[in-house]
Amino acid sequence: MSKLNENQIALFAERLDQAAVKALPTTQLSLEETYSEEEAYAIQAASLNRRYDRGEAFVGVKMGFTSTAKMEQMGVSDLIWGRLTDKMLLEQAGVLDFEKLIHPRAEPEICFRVAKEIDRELSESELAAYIDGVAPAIEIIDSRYENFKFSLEDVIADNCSSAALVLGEWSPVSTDLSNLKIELVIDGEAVQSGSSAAILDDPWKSVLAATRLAEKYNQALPAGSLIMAGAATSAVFLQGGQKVEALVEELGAARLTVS
Ligand code: OOG
Ligand code: MG
Repeated sequence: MSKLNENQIALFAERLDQAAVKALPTTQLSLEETYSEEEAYAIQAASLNRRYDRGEAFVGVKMGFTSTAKMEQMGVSDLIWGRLTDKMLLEQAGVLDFEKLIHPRAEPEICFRVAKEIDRELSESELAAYIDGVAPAIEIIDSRYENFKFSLEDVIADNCSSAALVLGEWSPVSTDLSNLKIELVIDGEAVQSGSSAAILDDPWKSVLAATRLAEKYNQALPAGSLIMAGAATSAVFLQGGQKVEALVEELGAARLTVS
């Protein structure tokens, strides 16, 4: 198996970053090179450094493939994570700029807010002290690869398709989150419906997994940062002019309009 050198990692990072900037898809990296999951995370980190160099700020992480609905939809079988920046974060009921994206899809999600810095794997009993809020969310994913097709390494390198997100109101974390109805509503019609139980049986397990990855990849999650727990349903392609809502039982709604 190939070992990518620093220069190849930088070139792949630039290619994915430019695909996002120009909203033009690129071919899968894995069709040209065989590379490992570790190398894929190195490409992801290098592509994020390009965003930070342009002035974007880290605001949190998103977990991916935490539900079987998503794994089956995309044909992959492991949990992954990507980084979120301030530029991706839309205001509640804000406008998603369709022209700046390649082939965006929406997912209904649950987002957690970090209360104090997490820089190591936490145990289940520690979690409550480190998380102080939970909110309904819409995640917009936009693979930089042609036809939204990729290997597990490809999607990791591409920052797990992260493109945008919008959050609803924060609630305290006391609510039992293990079996809440979650819906994706487009123009008033429920197009996906599921339960938070689809997220690793309980979305808190996704937070635990995020703490494990924070330690493994040396990515501290500061106070106030976000952990998106992953979609409970399949993702849905968007079109210009649509009104999109994620409804989470007990937590409320996140909303956006596609321009
Ligand atoms: C990768 C992102 C997966 C989720 O919630 O499972 C993800 C993709 O499907 O393009 O965001
Ligand atoms: Mg997602």
